[in-house]
Amino acid sequence: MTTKRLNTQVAIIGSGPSGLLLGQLLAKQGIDNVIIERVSADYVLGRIRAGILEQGFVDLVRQAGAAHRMDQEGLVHDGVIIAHNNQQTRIDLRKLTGGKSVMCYGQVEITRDLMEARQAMALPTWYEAPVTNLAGITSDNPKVLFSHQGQDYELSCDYIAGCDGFHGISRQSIPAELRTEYERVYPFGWLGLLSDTPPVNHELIYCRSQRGFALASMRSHTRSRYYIDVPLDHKVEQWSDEAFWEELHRRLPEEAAERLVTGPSIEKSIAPLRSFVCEPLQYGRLFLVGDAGHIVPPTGAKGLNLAASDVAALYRLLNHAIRQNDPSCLQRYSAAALRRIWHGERFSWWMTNMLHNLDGVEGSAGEGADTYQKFMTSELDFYLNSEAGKTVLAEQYVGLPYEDCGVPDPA
Ligand code: FAS
Ligand code: PHB
Repeated sequence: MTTKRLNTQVAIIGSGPSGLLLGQLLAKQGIDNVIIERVSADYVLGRIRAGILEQGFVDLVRQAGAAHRMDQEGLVHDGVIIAHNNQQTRIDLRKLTGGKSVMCYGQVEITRDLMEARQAMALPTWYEAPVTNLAGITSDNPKVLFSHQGQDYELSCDYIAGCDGFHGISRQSIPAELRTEYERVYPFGWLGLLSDTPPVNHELIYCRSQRGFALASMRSHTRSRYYIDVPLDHKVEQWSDEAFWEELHRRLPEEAAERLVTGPSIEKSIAPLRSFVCEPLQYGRLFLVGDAGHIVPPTGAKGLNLAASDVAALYRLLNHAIRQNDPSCLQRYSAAALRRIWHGERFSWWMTNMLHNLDGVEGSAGEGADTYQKFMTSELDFYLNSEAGKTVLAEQYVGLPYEDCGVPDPA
């Protein structure tokens, strides 16, 4: 069968939040782009993931013209609570950061809004079309090879945005000898449950208890999202809804647990936790964006938000490179993106170590689990009882400023 040939300016692999947001922003500047996605749109929308958006992400979605429902239904949160052994401390984000806040709005909803915005502009998007190879990445005219309904296609382009997540093809297309990968795998996973029950609190509660970690989050005033940490060898099938609710009730601070409304789960899954960064994030005309280049444990609510700051950097540089015919600026992408990524990685690692009962995985030889846990509970106690400490927490939770890429923001 002959291969059908297509072309565009920017080929985007992956129809997750990274690919969809980048595609909208480029299209708004008149830059042609095609999104190629391995699975169906419904399958993408079936993934229950993040729930907290930094202001930078919210601003990008508005710039992309896809913010109508988010602005109507999103919940602005001015604070977040950290509970340690039944003691609750509110971090006043707005006061401690000079007026910043976060938006509580599910990743599924953002993805749906971006898909609808793309559809409204009739932009070319291929679903159930796995990319099988990238060719000519270091040439001026790279090619993305994919298949769809038994037909092979070759998409010629000027640039490739690898928005294909941790298990995608893009990162593997950078020669191994040119890649450095940094990784830390945590000895537990997060068991998450989604339920149509009213949230236990109007703001998020992150809990460290003797029994382990818990997080009380939400998607709306009538839909809650809860997490508890579980051993890595646990399977979601071994956790009944009742067992989950009972364990969550025992880990929440008593005052909140009394308000807990339980109900049937509409989704339940276990996510492994890892810190991961690939350096560099670019090779020839290929650029890694979001989970394709880095992963964080969700304890700092940074995964989706770091994907957004990658999109902001690549969008600005691609726009300048294409519209000013100055591709040299693109050499700045990896360094600009990585500086903010590493801040997000460190914050997520720090929050994970402070809020989970880790057994000395960070400790030096001979240092026992108890010693390490004593260090981390003391660290948590210090930060929750110091204005300077709470400010450090708040500034990072709302999101550090986006990096200046040395080109104007086309907003
Ligand atoms: P995504 O993984 O979302 O999207 C990549 C897309 O590329 C996928 O649709 C995939 O099908 C497609 N693809 C892969 N290979 C392809 C190929 N060869 N050809 C074509 N398409 C291909 N972040 C938070 O902030 N808070 C959380 O609570 C949180 N929970 C998470 C739970 C889980 C289980 C996971 C996996 C992640 C979680 N994250 C969380 C992080 C998550 O939200 C990511 O940061 C976010 O999905 C990143 O978006 P993308 O970079 O678009 O990658
Ligand atoms: C969520 O609502 O899914 C959520 C919120 C904050 C986190 C992680 C997950 O840190």
